[in-house]
Amino acid sequence: MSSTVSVDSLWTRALRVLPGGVDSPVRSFRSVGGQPFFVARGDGAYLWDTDGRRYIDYVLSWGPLILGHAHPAVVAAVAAQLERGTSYGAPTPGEVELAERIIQLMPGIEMVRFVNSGTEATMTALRLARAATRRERLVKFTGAYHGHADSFLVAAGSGVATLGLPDSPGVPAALAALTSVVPFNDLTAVEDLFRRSGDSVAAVIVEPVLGNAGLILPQPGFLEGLRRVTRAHGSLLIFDEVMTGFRVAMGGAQARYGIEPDLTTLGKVIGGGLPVGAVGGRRDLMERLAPSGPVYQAGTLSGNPLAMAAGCAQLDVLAETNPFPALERRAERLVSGLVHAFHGAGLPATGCAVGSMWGVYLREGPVHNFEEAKQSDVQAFARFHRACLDRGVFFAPSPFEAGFVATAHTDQDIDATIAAARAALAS
Ligand code: HOZ
Repeated sequence: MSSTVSVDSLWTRALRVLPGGVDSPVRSFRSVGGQPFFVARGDGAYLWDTDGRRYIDYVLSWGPLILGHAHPAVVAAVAAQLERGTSYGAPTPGEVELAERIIQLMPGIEMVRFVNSGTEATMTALRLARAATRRERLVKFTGAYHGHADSFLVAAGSGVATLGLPDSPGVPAALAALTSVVPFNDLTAVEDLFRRSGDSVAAVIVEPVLGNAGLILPQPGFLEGLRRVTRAHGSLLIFDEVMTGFRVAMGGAQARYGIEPDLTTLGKVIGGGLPVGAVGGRRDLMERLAPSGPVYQAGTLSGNPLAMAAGCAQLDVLAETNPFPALERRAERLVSGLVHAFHGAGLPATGCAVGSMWGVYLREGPVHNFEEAKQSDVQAFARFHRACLDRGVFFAPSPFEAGFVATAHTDQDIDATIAAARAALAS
């Protein structure tokens, strides 16, 4: 595979052989216009495309790379495992070691099942919740994204929101009807729903910080309220921490906000950039999974040794260095610089950061839910995105995705980004 082929010719070829030219919809740049670049390599905070252009990267593989690209500790761990083989379909020490680290760090997790993606993790968590409660209804929040399994593709965020799709054809109506949707941060709506039909609710699934509709923080009392209501009605609370796990704090959102969910889904950071997902939670629930219990779930590449090695290495660096306060300061500085740049250009803007996640909306005032997020000026965002790309800054090609910072970003990178944003807005 060559890394010197021009972006234009690769895009033409990609469109011929990959639907939309990509393997995941938001990568296509559909909502921001233009065509995506093709990556030749990544190092630290930077990506280089196949035409040799460098970008300061705030996508970071959509979250996994909290240490940046090709961190030496992760590369060494993967290389050492590579020498010993790539997959065995049999237990390896790495699975036990990564599970032990996660259990030690995440308050709500007593056992872990590794899978290959966040989608598999949420599918498994929902099946467990339905089996444990003998109920079928799922409650989710508008604009939240929990992967692309049928039950979750209802009023979903991420690529679904980015492309303005209603929901997906191919999802059986009967299954979608079992998913109830309420606005994020609206505890009253959740309480009303539970008053009406709480006895049928197997689980409430929530991104504790909504990261697939831009970035929306939980209002004080919201997560506590979800914990209280679900407990009172015998339903389970699932924290989808695929994004927030080891990103908003070492122990994820559950440690940061002090709420113990019944089940947690993980991905991204725990695989150090290799394909991984996990579901974890209370022992009595997790032991319902086959072969301990009857709830079936399986996978040829689950607990893949390369992913386990990368995940252990990345978590070890995080545990040794505790970069979260510094990451949050850097993310806050970036957000405040960008918001000032927009204001300076006469555009409305607001934003926030938590841990290493951040988001900016092109509208005034705080954003509490997806309805408010959608009031962001998406046309202006698209122009801004393109102009920043031209100046060597890669933001997520969607107004409805969180941004990330890595330990590899320096204050100089943040300053250069803000300067590029100002220049982009001046143009
Ligand atoms: N749904 C992912 C972000 N929230 C997108 C992943 C990708 O396109 O790689």
